[in-house]
Amino acid sequence: MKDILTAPFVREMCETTANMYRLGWDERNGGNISYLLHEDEVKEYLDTDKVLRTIPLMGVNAEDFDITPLEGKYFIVTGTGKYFKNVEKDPETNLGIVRIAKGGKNIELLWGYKDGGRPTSEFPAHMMSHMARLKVDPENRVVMHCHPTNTLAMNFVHELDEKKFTHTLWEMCTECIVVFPEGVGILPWMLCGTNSIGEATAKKMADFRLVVWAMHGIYGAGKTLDETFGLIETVEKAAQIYMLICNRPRVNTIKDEDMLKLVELFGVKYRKDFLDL
Ligand code: 2HA
Ligand code: ZN
Repeated sequence: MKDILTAPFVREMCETTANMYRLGWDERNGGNISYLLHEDEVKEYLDTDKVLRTIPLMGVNAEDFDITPLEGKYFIVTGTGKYFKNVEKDPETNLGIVRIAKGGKNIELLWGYKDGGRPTSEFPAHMMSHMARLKVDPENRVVMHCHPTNTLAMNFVHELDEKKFTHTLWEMCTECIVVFPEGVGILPWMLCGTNSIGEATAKKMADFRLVVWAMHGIYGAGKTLDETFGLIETVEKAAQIYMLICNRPRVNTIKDEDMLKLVELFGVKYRKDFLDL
């Protein structure tokens, strides 16, 4: 059996959380990541018959929720209350590898949460989002949540209308419309950590890989940690430019006709109704 601390998925989780912390997106215990692992890759590092603890979903959150469609699936997940700042120096305490138990009501811990911890408080939103994304993209493996500074700042000064918000982001950097052509979904302020926000997020995830939680943060989904990180990074860059210019007279802009040229050149399917042509 190979050393789990050398597993690419553990290394990548360490590198990604460190980057996110460095960028100021994950203060204190802010943010969480879940990453779907293939059984074969887990088996190279862990005896999957050896369950360290069985954790009821009810214990993760106050309410029960059903994740039967994810039965038998493996995830590496950041721990509740844990700081992204600390993942790299102690992955075994701050991360866990879990399997969704038969019946979809419990999770089986195979590695990590060494101090008796559990998965993120946003586990419902993560698992529901995985289910929603897998329906539209069977290759989706990552769900990522964080509190990027400028994206949040923009929530306070920009209308929270999906078309208008997306359009503004697309206008801020030439490549935005190519990186997230489907746009950005938006939820109003809601209580976090609950099944309701999980259900609402998952509903948006049917159409978007990016969902803004108003005045809280953002959710991203993708095939890899890099892709998902890159999506959030691009939104955050656009939001940063918006926050730098929003109080100044606009002299130039990227026109809708220009964005159309981009999507045609790159051959991407985009939200036509989010442009005014
Ligand atoms: O886990 O970011 O939304 C801390 C959070 C909750
Ligand atoms: Zn949060």
